[in-house]
Amino acid sequence: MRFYSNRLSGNCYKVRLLLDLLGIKVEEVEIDIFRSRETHPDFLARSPEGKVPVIEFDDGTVLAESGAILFHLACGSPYLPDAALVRSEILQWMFFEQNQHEPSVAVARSLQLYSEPGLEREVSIQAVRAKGQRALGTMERHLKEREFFVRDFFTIADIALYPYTRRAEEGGFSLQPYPAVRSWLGRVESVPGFVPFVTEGPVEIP
Ligand SMILES: N[C@@H](CCC(=O)N[C@@H](CS)C(=O)NCC(=O)O)C(=O)O
Repeated sequence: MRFYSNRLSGNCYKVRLLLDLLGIKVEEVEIDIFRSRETHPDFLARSPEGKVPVIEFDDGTVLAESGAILFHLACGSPYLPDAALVRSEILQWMFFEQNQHEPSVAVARSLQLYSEPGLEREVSIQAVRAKGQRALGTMERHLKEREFFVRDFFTIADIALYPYTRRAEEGGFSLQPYPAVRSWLGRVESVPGFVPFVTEGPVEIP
């Protein structure tokens, strides 16, 4: 199995964390997402949107979207129990992550870290600020009563919501008003086999 990935990407980290927890070995290919048009024509030809993460199976089947990849890889594991309603609750939080959380909390971080400083950047960050705060508030209310997002055990819903929440401060969001979210981050980091979201250090670009 081949895993097209980028070290800076929280969406890719989600997949990497699950692969590690499951002990699945893959060939990881680092994609330079800022220059993929010039540097990775083979990847672009295979990937539906030209975005990472993408998994390519040994028979050539390609699967994109972090949530779809998590769902597929977690089938049969404790991170995605079989019960239909539990699975649906997990999907509820994964859809929340993609619709409300990632487009605000992750986008603010990406703008802050990787776009040109200036008025345009500030306007774009301000445009997603309220949505991000609302998403963090939703998480806080839910986690006040619970250990994890679904049924008090660690699932792929927690994996989906973890990385960009962990790095929310890089996008200008304070986690101080969200103590239940901060406690949950610590519980995720205590899961046996947890590996941190590391973005520093040398990366080999093929
Ligand atoms: N909804 C997608 C988002 C994928 C995504 O936006 N990937 C970014 C890196 S985090 C990317 O590849 N950007 C390069 C581009 O947009 O060309 C997922 O969850 O996998």
